[in-house]
Amino acid sequence: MASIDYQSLIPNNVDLDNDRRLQRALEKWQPAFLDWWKDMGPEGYQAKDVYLRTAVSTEPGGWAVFDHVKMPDYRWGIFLADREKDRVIPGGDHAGKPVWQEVPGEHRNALRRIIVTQGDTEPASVEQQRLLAKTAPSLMDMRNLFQVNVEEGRHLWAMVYLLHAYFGRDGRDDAEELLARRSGDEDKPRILDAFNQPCSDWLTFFCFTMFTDRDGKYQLGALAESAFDPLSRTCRFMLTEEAHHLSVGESGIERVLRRAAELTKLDPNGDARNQGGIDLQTVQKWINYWFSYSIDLFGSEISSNSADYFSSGLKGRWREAADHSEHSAMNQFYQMPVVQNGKMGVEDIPLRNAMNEVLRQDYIADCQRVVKRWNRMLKKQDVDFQVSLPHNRFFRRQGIYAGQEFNPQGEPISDDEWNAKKNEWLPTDEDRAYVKSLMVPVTEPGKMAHWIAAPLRGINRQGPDFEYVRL
Ligand code: BYC
Ligand code: FE
Ligand code: FE
Repeated sequence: MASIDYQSLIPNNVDLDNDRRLQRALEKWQPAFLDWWKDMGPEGYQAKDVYLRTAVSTEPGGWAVFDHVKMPDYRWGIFLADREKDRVIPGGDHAGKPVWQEVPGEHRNALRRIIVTQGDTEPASVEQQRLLAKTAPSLMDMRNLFQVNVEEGRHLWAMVYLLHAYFGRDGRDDAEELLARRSGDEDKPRILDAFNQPCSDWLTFFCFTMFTDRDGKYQLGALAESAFDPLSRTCRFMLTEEAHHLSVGESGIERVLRRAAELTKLDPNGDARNQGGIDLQTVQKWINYWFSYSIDLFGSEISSNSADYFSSGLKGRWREAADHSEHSAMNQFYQMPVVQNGKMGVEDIPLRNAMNEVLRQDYIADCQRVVKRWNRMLKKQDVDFQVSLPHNRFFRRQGIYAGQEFNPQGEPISDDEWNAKKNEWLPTDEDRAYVKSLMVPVTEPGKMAHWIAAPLRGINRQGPDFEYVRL
């Protein structure tokens, strides 16, 4: 089961050779995917050799090989984690019963919707990042960008496989539309807000992989707990790839902060911008912006959709099977902070209706752990600055806190106060223009742009001067 068939046109471990209809349908979608990749994938680098890892097995440890390949030759395939023997439904009304190998009719629409939403984010992120390579701060960063991009392409394959294999004609139509929507397009935008935001500088890329890819980690984690076993197995393998995306984000911001601290100390007035770098306050603004957009991705704090998904077993909580002992979430309540007459109060919400918030809080705790690590580094650098995450009510456009202004501490404020302060909290046009002005390409092996520190280690134990991309 774990070994992957690389002889087929579409590498897979789902025995595609023995399902001719499915194989033919996917082989029809494949050229459309490649056309999309050539149009919307990294611009200007399709013919270059890139040091990429490719999945060759689904065994933990030794699952990937590294080699120089041209991106259009990357072997995008369909890989599911091994089937777990006697797996039972982790949570909801059917907890403890055998998982489903087919889609129950009554959950077909909801499942399709979840899979389409998940699938839509993957190509969206590639579209958002398509011009970034032209201003990569180093060859290794460029390579990491491409690695993330090809794997997001594979994640699209993962969802398209499920649509083709389990949703018939509707699924095939959905798969076509996944290649037709475009990030930021007014007429046919991507589904979720964060995936229509421009990603035109590298500070944004690092924030995106730190915060937005981490939503991926938590959503995939919730779907790994699904009663629909093929979805669970697909997501479990996607999570293996996801870890690298998160480390690109975490270490990328760490390097920007480290360099900002060095340049702050170097400047007589403590102004890193005077030294041609990005200052710490600017990094904080980018964090405020992308953290807020990313927590919007969890949906509303109070949501009947989330209750339905949980009770029917389509989604679980983070590590539902491993970390929870009570799996029904019935007759329990979540104390939800709500705005009442302009002041904060608390309302008891049935736990099932609060599942989006439960997952969001797990996500926030994960982000906090990373912020702590950054702050330890800043302390060591001996600068008088600590990074923080804004409150989860700050700058929201989805959920119960949208439509009212809050400061980064989460206190409700007036529109006037918001307007007076927002430029201190969020990137201004001027900040964006300044950061953009620093985005000059550095393509000599081992060299770094001025605004970012060198990474602590290379990829797959390669040295700093390694030619990660042959230009
Ligand atoms: N933007 O009850 P509500 C990743 C919509 S990232 C726009 O609040 P629900 C990746 C919602 O669709 C992981 N619309 O929310 C990362 C609904 O619309 P309808 C992606 C939004 O349904 C980086 C309405 O508001 N995976 O993999 O409980 C690079 C009210 O719904 C937003 C998934 O999202 C928003 N932010 O939950 C590459 C998993 N938020 O029905 C990849 C699958 C909500 O009224 N998706 N809405 O038309 C889901 O489980 C759910 O759809 C959500 C929303 C958690 C997103
Ligand atoms: Fe992904
Ligand atoms: Fe990712």
